[in-house]
Amino acid sequence: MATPTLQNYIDGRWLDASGGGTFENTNPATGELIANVAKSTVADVDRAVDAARRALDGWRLYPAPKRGEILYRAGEIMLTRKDDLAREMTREMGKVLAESRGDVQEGIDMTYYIAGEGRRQFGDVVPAELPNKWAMSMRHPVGVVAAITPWNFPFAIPTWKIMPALILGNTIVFKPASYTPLLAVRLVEILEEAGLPKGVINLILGSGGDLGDHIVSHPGVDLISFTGSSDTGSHISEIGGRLLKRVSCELGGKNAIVVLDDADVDLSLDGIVWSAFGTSGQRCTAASRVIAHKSVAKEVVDKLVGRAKKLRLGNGLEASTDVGPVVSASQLERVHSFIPIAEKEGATVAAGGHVSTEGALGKGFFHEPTVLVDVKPNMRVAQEEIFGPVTAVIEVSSVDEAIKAVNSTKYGLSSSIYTRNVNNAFRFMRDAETGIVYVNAGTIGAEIQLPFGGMKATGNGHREAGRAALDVYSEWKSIYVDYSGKLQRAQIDAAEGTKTAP
Ligand code: UN1
Repeated sequence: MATPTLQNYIDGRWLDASGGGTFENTNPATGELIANVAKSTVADVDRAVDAARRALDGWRLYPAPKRGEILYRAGEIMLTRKDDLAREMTREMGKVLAESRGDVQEGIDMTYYIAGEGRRQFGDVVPAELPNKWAMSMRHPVGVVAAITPWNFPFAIPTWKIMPALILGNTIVFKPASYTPLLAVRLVEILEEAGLPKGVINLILGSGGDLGDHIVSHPGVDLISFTGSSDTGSHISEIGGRLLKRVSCELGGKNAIVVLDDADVDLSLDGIVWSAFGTSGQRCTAASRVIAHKSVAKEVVDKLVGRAKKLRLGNGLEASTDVGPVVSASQLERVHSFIPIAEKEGATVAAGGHVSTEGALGKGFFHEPTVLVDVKPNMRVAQEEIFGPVTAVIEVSSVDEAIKAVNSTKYGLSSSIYTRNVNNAFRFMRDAETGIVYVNAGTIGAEIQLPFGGMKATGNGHREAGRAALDVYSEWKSIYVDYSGKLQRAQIDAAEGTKTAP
């Protein structure tokens, strides 16, 4: 079968990159070539932004409930293609099939949830302080949205940005990670089939760098919504800040699971293994720290090491695989570089620690599920995001010390506590400096109907998903209608028969 070519989508047309350049999309488990991909240039970005700008008025004025109907149709199509999309996702970025199905399902959930906002988008109607005067607020689209998305959730995360942007009447330039162009193409195909008018979404394939900078600084782009590394997020924010653009960033995490002395230890292990090694540790929400009370620490470590060693690495399409590859050679190198860093600082590798090259694994990018012990909260492996199947166990002597350790990194995305003591649970819920808190569950698996995002260096104050997503993609407009037929001065004039404050 001939290798397919993935194209850009600009103004309702599928197009090669101007200049005709391509790059390869390969399977991280096998090295197999999946597709040749349009390598876009800044000229393609200009065309995409221009198309999005031209489509803006038509889309903004298209009734929101009708916009919602297109989204519902897109959700239906996603549902019928769930299995195919999941298989393509596993081939493209490696996560095991059950998790790819989960990723697609999360996209479906988000699409349906946001479609309903076509008939809501509530504003406030409040009493005015003067007679015969009306006061209300409504949402207004921001304009052209650049959605810059990562490879680890190649379907769900684009829907977190694209669906709320669309329902509010914005148009889009979508730039997915260069490792996952196929799932991005599939999502745009679905929106096209569902009836989205031309120009409303435009897809630009290629890798970040110059292309990304051009998108972010483009005068025709009003809002940048980015998920990815903290370094890139701060670079984008710097450019966006200077140009007074709206910028919403979802960045790194260094999420922790606390296991207290009163916890159900076996239950906590299920949560730790799933959160640390699921998606090969490549979730922003992955548990890359385990903070265990000293009276249960040995039991936690022994059981965790036993479980980590049993996990089977392999191609995510095979039912026997527990943990797939990491996404690329450079990611594998980065993950593995933390092993000597850990050892140099005094930590010990209790399980894993190697790149796996045995048999067929040698063709892909596999790293053993790794457990580090003798870790102190200030070590690099306890502070920096690794984004791979590596977790670091830290011992503490009290709930206070545990909370202090949880909060001791610059990040603040997700945290979890295992305890049977309701007082400890509530203290943790109150004091953890993270945007997501779990009690007696791991750090991954957020549902789309609540806000998703983090405190501190994990973001810049915005949230995706839930009702909060609407705040990113709209401006508030407050409207006063004076139907008294005369000049009424707020804060100065009083209605007849009433008194103003002295
Ligand atoms: C991410 O890793 O950026 O909460 C998203 C979770 C998933 C989303 C993760 N629902 O783990």
